[in-house]
Amino acid sequence: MSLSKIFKISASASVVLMGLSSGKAQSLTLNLLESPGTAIPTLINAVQAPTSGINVIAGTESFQGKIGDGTNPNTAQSATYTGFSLVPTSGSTPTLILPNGILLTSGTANLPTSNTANNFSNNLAQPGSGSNAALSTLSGKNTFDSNAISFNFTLSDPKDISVEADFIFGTDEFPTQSVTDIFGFFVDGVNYAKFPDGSLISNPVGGATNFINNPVGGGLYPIEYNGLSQHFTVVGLLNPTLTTHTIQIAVADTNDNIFDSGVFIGNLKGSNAGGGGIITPPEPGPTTTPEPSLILGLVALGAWGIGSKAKRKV
Ligand SMILES: [Ca+2]
Ligand SMILES: [Ca+2]
Ligand SMILES: [Ca+2]
Repeated sequence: MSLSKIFKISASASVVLMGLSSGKAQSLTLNLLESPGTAIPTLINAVQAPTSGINVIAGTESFQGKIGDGTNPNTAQSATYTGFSLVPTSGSTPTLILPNGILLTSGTANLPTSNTANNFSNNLAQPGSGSNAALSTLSGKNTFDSNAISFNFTLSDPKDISVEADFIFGTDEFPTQSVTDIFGFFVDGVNYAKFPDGSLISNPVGGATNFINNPVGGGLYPIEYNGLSQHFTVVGLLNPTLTTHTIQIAVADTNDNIFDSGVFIGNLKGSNAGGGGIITPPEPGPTTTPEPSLILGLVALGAWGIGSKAKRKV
């Protein structure tokens, strides 16, 4: 496997993560958000499918996080991405494929092209700042270095009753730490992002079953995060009593602002899928673009646990 990092000369720095498998190159390109004037529309456009059926209500868009300063790429907390296809170099873990989208992080979006450390940390906010109210309530923890987008919308197709998106969550809290950094996908105020076992999308305390181990020195996937979720589709139900709807996509550190996490998410679109609160794993396959499989069953809202009490870093 060869790795390279390229910075394009453009308004937004780009990082190309290269991996080779079976003689075929795969690449993930990150375009760091470094332009304050265009960052919000860029993210909201890039998170959506090409034909999303989503009508964003002008003036309702918001962003929480740091825009890069244009000098130090590590100051960019968010990015858009293309070419997400991470091929494992060994073992039986899946090729991780996602439609184009955005990267939101609790640190920097300038991710290294390999797993460089167990404690990858970029503390963009001042200590104790960067809290996200929805994620704090969801996790039951204080949140820091939050990175979020939100907007109000309507859907073009009257048959649509939900919105859906594809994502992969990564974290350096896994597996050495017991701090539950978190990702939330809120539709009309309700979080629908959960693992198939009903637990929140966060590093579990004492549990490892929902993450692929991508250890330092293991060379498994060419990306910094030690723990990676599989590719999931999240379906968020619209509240039928409302005429306009809200969405917030957010990630944050919890308890402190070190050991960062991030979510790659895209293909956001209107959907006629029911069963909100469910995450549907894609069909397995190393070379084809995954599609949502059958909805496996309802996970009752509120069924997930908040988890154990906060612990300090070990
Ligand atoms: Ca790492
Ligand atoms: Ca951080
Ligand atoms: Ca963290």
